[in-house]
Amino acid sequence: MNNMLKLTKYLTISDEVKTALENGKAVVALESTIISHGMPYPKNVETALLVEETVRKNGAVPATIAIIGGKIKVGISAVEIDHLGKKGHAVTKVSRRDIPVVLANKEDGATTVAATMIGAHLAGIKVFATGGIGGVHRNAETTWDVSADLEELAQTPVMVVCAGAKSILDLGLTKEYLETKGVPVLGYKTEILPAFFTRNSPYKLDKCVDTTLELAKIAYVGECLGMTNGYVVANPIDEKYSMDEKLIESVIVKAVADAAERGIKGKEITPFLLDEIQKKTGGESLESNIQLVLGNVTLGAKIACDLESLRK
Ligand code: PSU
Ligand code: MN
Repeated sequence: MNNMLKLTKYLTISDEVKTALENGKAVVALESTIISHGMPYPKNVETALLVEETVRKNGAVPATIAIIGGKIKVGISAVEIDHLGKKGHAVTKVSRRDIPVVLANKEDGATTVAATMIGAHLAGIKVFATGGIGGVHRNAETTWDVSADLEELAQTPVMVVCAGAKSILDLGLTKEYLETKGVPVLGYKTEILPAFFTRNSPYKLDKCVDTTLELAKIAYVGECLGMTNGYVVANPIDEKYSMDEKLIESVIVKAVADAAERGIKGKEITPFLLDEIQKKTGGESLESNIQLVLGNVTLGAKIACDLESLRK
């Protein structure tokens, strides 16, 4: 069997996404862990659908990626989004290492940033927008907990638009790690690494980029040179929705301590911390989360459109 046939055994691209890719239309990849593990039902489903609509409004085709019945699907349906949202934590959270296992067992899976990058790359999609990326955890010097998202960014040429990383992580170490791995961290209209719920952190970025065309050009140069690394575009949350730094910090410190006390680790820790923050800050953090994702996908769609114009 040739390699293309082997690939299509485990990878399905929706007709809409396939047509867009064949015709040089902008496509934005979207992840599914944020649906099953990142937000409560039914807000997760409503948000995923609104996110797709927002990508369309900004001139690109959305490609939500997940594993359904033992296939990586690039461009899932509204029914599949609802299924992943309703099943929530019962859906396996799939990062790079989990992909072959879940596919071999013909299961469903919600793809993390790392796994979504892999799906996007296999399909030929260059731009991916989400909320926040995984990173180096606080206390990683003893736990060794570094998200596989960072290794993926080191080896898969996809531009990931996010609102920085939540300060459940050690942002300073996360930034150092990305630097070591050759991943540019580009601030969109900012010189400071944003911390998801807040616009600021103590960490200065190497590069502030003011236009989507400039961001697209950076991805395009990498493409021309055959560079294999990914990119992080850090897009700060809109002032209107940003949260109180001290409040968030105190909630995070408590959640990290609770996780340690309860022995929660490995792939469970990120969803646990996200849940705790949501429980302790109520609707406010959920609303901020939704708004920052909408901001990121709007930016991602514009970058994808500019990238297509550069390729022509
Ligand atoms: N951070 C968030 N929201 C999320 C995640 C991270 O603010 O939903 C999800 C993403 O899917 C990310 C994953 O790729 O958690 C990272 O998990 P881990 O730390 O286990 O690699
Ligand atoms: Mn981890």
